[in-house]
Amino acid sequence: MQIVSVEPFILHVPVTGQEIADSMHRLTHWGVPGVILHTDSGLSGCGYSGTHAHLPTDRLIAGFIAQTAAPLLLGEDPARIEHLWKKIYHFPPAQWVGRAGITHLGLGAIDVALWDLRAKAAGKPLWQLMSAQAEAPKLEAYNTDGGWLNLARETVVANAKRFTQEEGFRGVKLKIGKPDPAEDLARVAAVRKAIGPGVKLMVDANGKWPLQTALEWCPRLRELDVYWIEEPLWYDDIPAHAELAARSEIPVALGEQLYSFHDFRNFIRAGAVRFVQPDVTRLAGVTEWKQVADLAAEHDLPVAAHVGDMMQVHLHTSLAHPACAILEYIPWIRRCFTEPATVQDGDFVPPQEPGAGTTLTAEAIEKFAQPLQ
Ligand code: 0YR
Ligand code: MG
Repeated sequence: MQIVSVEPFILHVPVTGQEIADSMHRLTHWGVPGVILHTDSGLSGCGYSGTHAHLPTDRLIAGFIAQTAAPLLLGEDPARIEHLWKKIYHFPPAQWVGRAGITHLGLGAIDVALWDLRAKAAGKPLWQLMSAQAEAPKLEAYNTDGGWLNLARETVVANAKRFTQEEGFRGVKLKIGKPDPAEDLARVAAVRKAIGPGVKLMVDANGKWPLQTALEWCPRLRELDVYWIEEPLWYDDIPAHAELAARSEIPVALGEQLYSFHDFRNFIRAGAVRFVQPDVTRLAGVTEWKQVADLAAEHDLPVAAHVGDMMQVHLHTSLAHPACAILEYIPWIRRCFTEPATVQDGDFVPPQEPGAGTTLTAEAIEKFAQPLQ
């Protein structure tokens, strides 16, 4: 098989409600810059990244794919994923400006498209190809899409009740990082009271807190039986995370802002993370995601992927990996795919279509595609 053309795209898909916020970001659309790789066999593979739908920035990712990576891919055999990954990652002019950020997000989209092709060529859903098991294990879903920081306390409470008491979810995540942490605590307490014990309740500060704030408030969150605190501190600050882990009981989750296997290894070696959250759209694709998940497993750390792809790919990689028992649920773009990621009775339904779950519908492209220039 040979790659005969490389077709970048950008979709902007509206989020639930008008606008969502966490402690660092506000957005109205999820950005989906990606690529379709066409082959001479007639099969094509699709991969994409996840962004905050800022068109000039998404065009940098699509531009990297079209102008830097495409010439390295044309004529190549898409089955040689590791070779192609290294060819692009180590392409000297790209490596000089890259290794993280835009170039890495572009490589991630390409890598996912290559895995999609590999699974399609094998006629299997990716999770089956990766796990070599016919039976899917259970994969629990927790819902993030009701706990945004810009929602009123009553709304957050009502959403958490609906998810857990009517829709079957056994876990919910709440954003924290209000100017006064006492307000965060009151929101978490109200949700805990509404959902009762026995339901997983996670909180996510998206990197906002100074170490002192975390040291002061984590014990009080722990009293509310918070399952993990996610990104309590600035993303890159390994010593601060290590100190928090040493001085607090609460498990720390992180990874959605880490770009490489080496970043994860540094955190893991420092004892600075408990729930490891690799993301195929931030790391460069399934290839690097699996390296991180394997590393976490070697250290007996659970993996709970962050879903920059909004579940489609991570549903496959998580079902295939023994370190994964739980996955985030945010339904913003699921309607764009031929086989949308689906939750039933609180667990994800194993996908059946061959591929990585990334095949877009014609309607989605028509409705949400943005001009590339
Ligand atoms: C906005 N999930 C997250 C939203 C999410 C963000 O960027 O998508 O809160 O990436 O932290 O755990
Ligand atoms: Mg997060």
